[in-house]
Amino acid sequence: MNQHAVSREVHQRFDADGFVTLRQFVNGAGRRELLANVDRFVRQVVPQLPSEHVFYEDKNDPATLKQIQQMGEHDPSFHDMLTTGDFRKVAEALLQAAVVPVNLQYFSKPPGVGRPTPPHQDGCYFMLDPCEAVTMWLALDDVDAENGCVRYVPGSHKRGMREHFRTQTLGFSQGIVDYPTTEDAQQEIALPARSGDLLVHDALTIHRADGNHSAVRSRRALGLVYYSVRAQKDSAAHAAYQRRLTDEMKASGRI
Ligand SMILES: O=C(O)CCC(=O)C(=O)O
Repeated sequence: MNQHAVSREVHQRFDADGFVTLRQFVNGAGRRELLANVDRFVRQVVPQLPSEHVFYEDKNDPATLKQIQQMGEHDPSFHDMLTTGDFRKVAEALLQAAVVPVNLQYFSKPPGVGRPTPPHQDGCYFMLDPCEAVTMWLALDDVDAENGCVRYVPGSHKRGMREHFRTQTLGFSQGIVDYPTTEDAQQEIALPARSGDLLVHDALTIHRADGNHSAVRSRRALGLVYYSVRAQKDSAAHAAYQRRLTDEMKASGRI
């Protein structure tokens, strides 16, 4: 990690835009080791995961793996990655608070079959008051417009929570009802990233991604979620929502 990753300038950009990019946050041998570790997790751990923690575009085809939840609960090295060290420090610096590490996820859009990520604000899933949290998105592959880079609406974190509806996208069950407004369309920007680049966004920042239109390039990333200790979670509502979602996904045969 760049020791000066959260300089005053980075902080100001995060506050103004609702996201910031830390280029080559993971690099060299650390990046190679992480990639090997992710491959090991996918090969060895994923086959044993409960169905609500691993999603496929087609559950009968392992090559269509699209999302893994709570990797830290299933593997000590990913637990350490989430709970100790540099990622947590960045979250603390940007939120200016002690943080609670909440989730380490894997996002993949396999070549040819990876579908779009609907426009959303993470806070809609988190159910926090105040809504103080960050999500980090670490590119494992080089990602651009062709294979589905993340797109943000700068400044949208200052305009409150938009109304969301229930989508049919596995792993992203909420989407913004009226996206894009004219303002959204004018302001949205694409964030191409190289393997090892870290994007960090506020829980209210609107973001989305296209599908993977490449027939050959993978598009993998890790997501790390941290809540500020100031944020109170509506745990009952959150658990009820997760239960309903899991029941629906099971009933429809998608997991
Ligand atoms: O990888 C993606 O397409 C979306 C990730 C995302 O929504 C997030 O990190 O909050």
